[in-house]
Amino acid sequence: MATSAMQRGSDETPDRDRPTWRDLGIGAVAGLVAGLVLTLAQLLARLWAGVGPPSELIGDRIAPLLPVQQFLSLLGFVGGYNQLKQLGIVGPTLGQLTLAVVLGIAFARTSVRSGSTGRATRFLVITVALVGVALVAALWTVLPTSHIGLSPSLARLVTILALAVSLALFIAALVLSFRWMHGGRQQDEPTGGASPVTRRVVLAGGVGAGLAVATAGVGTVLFRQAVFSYDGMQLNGPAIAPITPIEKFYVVTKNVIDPRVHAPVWRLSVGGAVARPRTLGFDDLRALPSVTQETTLSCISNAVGGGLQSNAMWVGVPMRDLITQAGPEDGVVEVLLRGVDGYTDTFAIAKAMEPTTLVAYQMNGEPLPERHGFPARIIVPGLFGEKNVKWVTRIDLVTEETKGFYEQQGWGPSFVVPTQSRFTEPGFGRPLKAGAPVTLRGTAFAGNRGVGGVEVSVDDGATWQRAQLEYASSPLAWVLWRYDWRPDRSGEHPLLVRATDRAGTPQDPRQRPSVPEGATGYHRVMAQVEV
Ligand SMILES: Nc1nc2c(c(=O)[nH]1)N[C@H]1C(S)=C(S)[C@@H](COP(=O)(O)O)O[C@H]1N2
Ligand SMILES: [Mo]
Repeated sequence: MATSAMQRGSDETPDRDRPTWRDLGIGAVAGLVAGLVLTLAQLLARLWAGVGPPSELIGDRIAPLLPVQQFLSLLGFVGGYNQLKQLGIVGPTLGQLTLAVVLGIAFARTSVRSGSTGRATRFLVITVALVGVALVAALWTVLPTSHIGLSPSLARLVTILALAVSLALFIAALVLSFRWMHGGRQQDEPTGGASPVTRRVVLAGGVGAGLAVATAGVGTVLFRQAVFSYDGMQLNGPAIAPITPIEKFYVVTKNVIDPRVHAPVWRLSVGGAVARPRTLGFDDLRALPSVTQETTLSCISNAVGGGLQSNAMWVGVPMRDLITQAGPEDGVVEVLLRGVDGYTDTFAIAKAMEPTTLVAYQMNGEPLPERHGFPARIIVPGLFGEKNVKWVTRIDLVTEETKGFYEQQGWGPSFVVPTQSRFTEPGFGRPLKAGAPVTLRGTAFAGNRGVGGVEVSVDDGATWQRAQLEYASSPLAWVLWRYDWRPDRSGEHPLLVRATDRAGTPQDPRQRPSVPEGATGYHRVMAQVEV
């Protein structure tokens, strides 16, 4: 040591100021500890205050920018929306921890070279501040997300504040843990036994392990709240009830964890190009005159014969009452709706003014369940589920057309539900008996136009027979139909169903995929008939 120091006597950086592997290792441990502090802080803010961490917001920022075909092939590649969401969270979180370790190493290098942590701390603060500013700029449009339901303007402040606090904690944890571990260096004497530095690094490693356990623990609690168990849940098969029970109602959500809105902080504001912007609390909304309305929802990505479709009784306030009270200005073309989860969507002002377009707060006689939009959601009959914004918190009247979350991907431009019909009974996996009667059942839905009639073909479309409507109560809802059939011969029977809306317009027989305007074409199932 002494010799090499003498040999290097003329160097600008004396030997003791050249970072050793051990210095860098200490920096890495400090970075990891600080990265865990940061992650834990973010998860606790998510758990207790519904603040979206960058890992979650990044997904929300990117998803609408992906062209729908790319988005769907990505879903196919990773195995589904749930898998994509998991990768979307785990990826940035690991990236964040990696960056933390890199910063810890850089910090160690600078502080050893400069002989004190002062310059290194300045470097760290500036770097982290730049990262923070870049994140705020990049995530600006998704910062107004609050899973406990704070209004968007407040939500943006809270998200920025939480980011600032968590980054400050990161800096403090890195500097303090590095100084503490590295501080033992002076007393470091290689006289056998563990040196103070080694002891402190081991201790810090223990603290890091504790933080990792705590982070994993909070992560597990959050994971249990995640949507993976129910997102994409379909309603299909035999015994479909006229009104779908709440726990069977299909679910689609962009979120990894759905909002759990705290009703007292939630607000619904009606603003934009209006004379009298208004903000209502939950009680204000429920005090307004309401209507009870049966309406079927259907997802635009539902396949022909698919189960992303359900029917419920909703109670809500007609949106036009809220709009009229706010006094729309001239030139309004659309309403722009926002959920507390940052989800947005739009539809024409004329559609918003239809008496059946609701801000709903009850479903099947109960308060809206959390996953279906508590405390309030939009119900807009005739348009795909996408437009029925859940956890709604803003209704803005806008004078220029804008695009919602999924519309930006390239869905639409029409979101009108085409007339559709499907078989649900019997399950066609089992063979039928020739000569024995069998009841075919299914649903048919024509958006807000009402189903006029349903026909079934048992010979692949050569002839059609009228089905009976077992349940048909609202033009805004599906009908349940039945057709009694007695297959006369064994073999394969291709069955088809088609519907007509109340205006007499027949269902479109042309096969079209769900992208970009919803699937069309007849549902065709094969019945195996045995003697
Ligand atoms: N705020 C918000 N609203 C939303 C969504 C969402 O992710 N966030 N998903 C939409 C989509 S694509 C559909 S199909 C319907 C599904 O409503 P449901 O889950 O109550 O059946 O909600 C729509 N409203
Ligand atoms: Mo959807």
